[in-house]
Amino acid sequence: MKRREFLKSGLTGTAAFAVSGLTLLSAGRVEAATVNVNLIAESTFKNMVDGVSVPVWQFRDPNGSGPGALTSGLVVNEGDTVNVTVTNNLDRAINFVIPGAMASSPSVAAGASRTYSFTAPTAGSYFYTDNVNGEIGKAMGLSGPLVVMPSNGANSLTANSGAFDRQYTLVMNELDDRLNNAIYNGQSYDMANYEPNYYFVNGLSYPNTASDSDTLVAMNVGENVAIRFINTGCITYPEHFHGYHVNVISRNRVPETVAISKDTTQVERDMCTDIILPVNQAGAYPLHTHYVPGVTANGVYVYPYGGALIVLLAS
Ligand SMILES: [Cu+2]
Repeated sequence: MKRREFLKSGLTGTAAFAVSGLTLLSAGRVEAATVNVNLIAESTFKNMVDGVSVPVWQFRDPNGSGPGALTSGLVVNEGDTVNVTVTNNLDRAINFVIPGAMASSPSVAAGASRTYSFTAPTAGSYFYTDNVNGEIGKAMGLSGPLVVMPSNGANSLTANSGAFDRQYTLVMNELDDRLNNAIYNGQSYDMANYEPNYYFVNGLSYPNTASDSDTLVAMNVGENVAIRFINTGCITYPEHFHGYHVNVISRNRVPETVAISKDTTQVERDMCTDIILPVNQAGAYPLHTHYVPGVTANGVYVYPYGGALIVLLAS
């Protein structure tokens, strides 16, 4: 089933990703559920925005997908029992961890499967990845977003934060094609030499970010729009908003105690930063990393294509 059809079917009890502006406000599901997910860890080729094909690793959910071009992503409720069966089709052992919720786990050998079970933690934004290969797993793309909604069924980031009108999940990451090609060719790569040359939001680079409904942040004046920045990459992302000031609600699920309205928020490595954007004016504005190479694609700046640049569109 195509993901769009899946989203339209509006099934509850599924972990398939349905957190984007156009598809939110599904009826809250209050009771805890058991969620079973299959993820295939595999090597594949990803087409960069400039047409170059680069070998990557990914977690692929055959029954769903993540936002944008991501091949997996989980949306569950606090307290759900989640069983993730990882089939490892890579050439080495990996594992499945959730920084901040499941710090370590046994590995699954190449060619084998293992089921990782956990209880969905406190509401907020998380990601899953591998951590038995140093940073190589993340650098190769082996990660996906995990969104945990409050158990009270509210459309809010946490049980105590105010309701939002719509929410977007924006996964930030990048790759260094020298690393990817080295790993693909069975070589090693020293992360000290990591110098990424492609940057993504939900696996997409500009201008594709502006045409996918999961990365084109479409809003209406008067709304409070939640944005979950999930940094699964190996660098920081200082996310800068044009046109709006935003309120940081939490960083790695820790509530922001001193709330300052700001136009830039740092999303550190391994960090999930949840914000609310009060839409106080109409227009089209960029949202981008202030790390300038982050808006490029192999050295090309924005036109005709670029990196982790997205468009905020309010009417
Ligand atoms: Cu700017």
